[in-house]
Amino acid sequence: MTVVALSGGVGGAKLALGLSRVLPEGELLVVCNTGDDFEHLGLCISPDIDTVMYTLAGVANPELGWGRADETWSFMETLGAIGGETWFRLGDRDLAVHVERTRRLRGGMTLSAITADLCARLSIAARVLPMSDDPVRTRVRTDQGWIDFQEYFVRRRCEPVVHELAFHGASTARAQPDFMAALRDPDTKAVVICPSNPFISIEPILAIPGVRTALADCSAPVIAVSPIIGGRAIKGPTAKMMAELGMTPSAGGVARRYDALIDGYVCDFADMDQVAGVSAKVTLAQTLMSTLADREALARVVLSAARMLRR
Ligand code: FO1
Repeated sequence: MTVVALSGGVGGAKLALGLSRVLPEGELLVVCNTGDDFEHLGLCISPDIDTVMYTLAGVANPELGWGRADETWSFMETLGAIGGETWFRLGDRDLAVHVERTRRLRGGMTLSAITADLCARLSIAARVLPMSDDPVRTRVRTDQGWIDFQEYFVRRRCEPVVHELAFHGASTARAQPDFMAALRDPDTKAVVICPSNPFISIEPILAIPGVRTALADCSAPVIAVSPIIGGRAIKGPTAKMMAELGMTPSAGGVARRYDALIDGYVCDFADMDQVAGVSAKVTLAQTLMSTLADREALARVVLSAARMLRR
């Protein structure tokens, strides 16, 4: 009995951790967005995979949300002192993962196999998969022209106004086979769309050929969790992006974006008035996940909503 969770970085990782703690061992499969991946300083960086992996392993940096706890920054400091690029910060511990991932990718290993091995070494019981082993790169059309995702997100701090998003490589990418097999498996009990940014974290996954159809045909209910509380994103640019893309930045706006894809929608008590007319079955809950107990509680709400919605 598997629960498939689709996740971006920080918010998705928190719910994935909650799910991993309330589900029996081995029942969680987390599928990560790789549209944020890029090559930087000659290294292959997979931010959402690493955020999920570090969070599940209990070694995530609690202040930053990304990167590792107890991090040191000697590499970055030294790089800056010799005139290198420091806008994208790679901590010393985190750096080891990028160096080793890059070495293995260049040696011909798939991102799936590398991720599985890193997870095993970090004693993670859940399965963590990239959405695809083929490269997909998110690009953002802004008031300053088309820019690469991390350039937009980190270097320009999400300041440019977003007009459009594109997922380069998505139309020819092959969805990760174990992900597709889980969607076809009659024993899969739920598909959870984590409270991640729909545009930059979830839609790259949905853009891979076959994924939308497999979700529609899946025997398990698909339940999304709102990344918006009271009109504001918990973290990141979701609300700002929605407004720039001409949508109402609200929990209801996110539900309407997912529309026919979802059977259930979990949003905050604060958004009770925002979800009238949403066709999915709405469950109200506390969706802010400040503590580990909050993450487990929200995971339980999502799983119980799934039980009520079994197709
Ligand atoms: N986010 C930042 O805002 N600044 C950084 O310097 C930064 C470095 C970084 C390094 C490794 C990693 O795995 C993630 C990192 N992130 C950083 C987060 C990341 O860019 C975004 O949070 C995700 O791509 C969006 O989900």
